[in-house]
Amino acid sequence: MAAEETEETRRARETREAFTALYGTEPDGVWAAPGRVNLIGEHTDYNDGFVMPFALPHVTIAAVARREDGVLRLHSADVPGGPVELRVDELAPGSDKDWTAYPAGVVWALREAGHAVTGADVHLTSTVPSGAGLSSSAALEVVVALALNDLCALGLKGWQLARLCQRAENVYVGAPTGIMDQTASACCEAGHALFLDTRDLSQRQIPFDLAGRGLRLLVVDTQVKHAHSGGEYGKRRAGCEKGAALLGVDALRDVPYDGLAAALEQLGDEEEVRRLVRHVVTENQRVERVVSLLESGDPRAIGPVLTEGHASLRDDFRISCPELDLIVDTALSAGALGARMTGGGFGGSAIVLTEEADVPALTKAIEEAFASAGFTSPRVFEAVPSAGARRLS
Ligand code: GAF
Repeated sequence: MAAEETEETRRARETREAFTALYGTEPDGVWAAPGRVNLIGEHTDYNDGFVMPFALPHVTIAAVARREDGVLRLHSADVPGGPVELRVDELAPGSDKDWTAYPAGVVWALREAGHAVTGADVHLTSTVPSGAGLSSSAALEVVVALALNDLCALGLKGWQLARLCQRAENVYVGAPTGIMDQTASACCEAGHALFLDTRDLSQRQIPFDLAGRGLRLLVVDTQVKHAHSGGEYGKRRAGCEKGAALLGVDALRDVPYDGLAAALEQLGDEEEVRRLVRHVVTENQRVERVVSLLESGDPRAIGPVLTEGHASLRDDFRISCPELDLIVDTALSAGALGARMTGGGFGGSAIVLTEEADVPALTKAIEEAFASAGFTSPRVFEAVPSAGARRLS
């Protein structure tokens, strides 16, 4: 008897079939790259600091065929209309304000780095919620980068693809983001969180099996959309860079936790910079605490560290919003072990660490709190640490 089709195999087959219906030929292959949740380590990546994301089961899938004639055709099942057709030798940073800037930017970054990418036909589908702080952009970039890496035999490793995708996002799209999301999508492993040092991209896979310990991690999507090409993300980044310059260090990563008081003193009346510096320095230390708690087999104990992280993002970094704060406050009152916003902020999603038995009551409490506040109903789902980018067929 034929083996039953898994959901992943079915989606790969459907994406392949849709490609064929669209372009009239078979794709050369099908690839997937996931969105991510960041467990801890927020706004530390562009400060050369520590982060700890894990991959979601939600993926962007790309069916891709290589072309030799300089033409790049891009199509997404989520966008009405036919493929967008571009020429690889005409790709220019800043020229595209649409979703196609992400995959086109990856082709531009690969070519600019000297890799022979001579065109492609691409068809995409995705289950990564967009604008939810779960890295739909990185999933889109990484899946295209991985496909081209395979098809053009470039031999690049996950972290190298991540760097090129970040360059596409920073330079081609114009969003001044760090390296966390692309590395998470490219390098995470199922059942693990990725402890990443963003200074040199050294990594450690930390076993993160909450279900095996009777725990759950919920993602609560506020449905408040955010975008990093907007000014607030860039302002925080510029403020951190100002802090590093005033303190005479290359990056805020270089301010040790036990040197924080002296650094704040040195910053004098630069109140805003002081708050940003305090967040980054304490957040790096929180990542290290979470790593050591997980490695010592005490996952429940990370809850208060996550909650501390939220307070720091809300009060010092000032990137939370009423919906995110309501999730955190409601979850904690309803017995959660810890909760925090995740991702870039100004909307997007929060995470809630909870005992498995408390999931229904917590979900209900959050939904009711949103209804009473008159907010759009949130989307709640369980996050299972899943695999990073891979070829499906
Ligand atoms: C966004 C960015 F893309 C990341 O690089 C990171 O800075 C994050 O916000 C905040 O931790 O997801």
